[in-house]
Amino acid sequence: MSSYKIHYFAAPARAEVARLCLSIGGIAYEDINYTQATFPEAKPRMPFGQVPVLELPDGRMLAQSGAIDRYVAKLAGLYPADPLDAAYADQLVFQLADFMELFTPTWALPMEERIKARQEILAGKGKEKLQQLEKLVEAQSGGYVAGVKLSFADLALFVGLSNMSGGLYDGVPKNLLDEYPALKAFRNKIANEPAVKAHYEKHGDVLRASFKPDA
Ligand SMILES: N[C@@H](CCC(=O)N[C@@H](CS)C(=O)NCC(=O)O)C(=O)O
Repeated sequence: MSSYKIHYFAAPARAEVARLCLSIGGIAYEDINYTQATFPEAKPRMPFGQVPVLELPDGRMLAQSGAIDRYVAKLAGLYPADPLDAAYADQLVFQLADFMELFTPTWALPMEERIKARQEILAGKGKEKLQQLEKLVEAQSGGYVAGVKLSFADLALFVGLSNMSGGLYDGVPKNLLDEYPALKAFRNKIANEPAVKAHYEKHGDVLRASFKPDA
């Protein structure tokens, strides 16, 4: 029987939350990973010419990572049932997107300028956003960012922090989280969730070295 397919690149980036949700939910899926060389052939089959795209077992295609993540989180029981918890989960995910978005223009810069621009972000607007996230995490008595159980928002924060401190962003130090002890402890806590840990024991390639506990 055909399963869900995630069309993306090998990198964690915008597809990783969906992969984790499916894995944690015990829902079979297959990764269809493109390279810069193979993507142009597939591009016209994607609803908006971009990936990630979730291919449903019946062949329908769902685009936009925000829509995919929420859909698979619901399938996996990782989208809060309580409307207010769900809103807090979304709040975190949108705020994290604002933080990540600060770095988007830096990809187009030559390496030296890119590194400088990222250092400036981490000393300015980015620092402000990380401090806000640090406070938010510190204030959670239940240990999760929305409600008292693991949700896709925890996974999104875990993925964002692991990505950022993984050495893949030139100009972002691998010890970035030393400045943010609550975020560092949170990242390690989610990395130690049994289902998350089990996922990275299976999918622990070099791009995901920083997704492991105590990385
Ligand atoms: N808002 C979209 C953005 C998707 C996006 O920017 N995808 C990039 C990869 S991360 C892509 O498909 N690039 C290739 C292209 O545009 O041809 C989402 O979150 O899914």
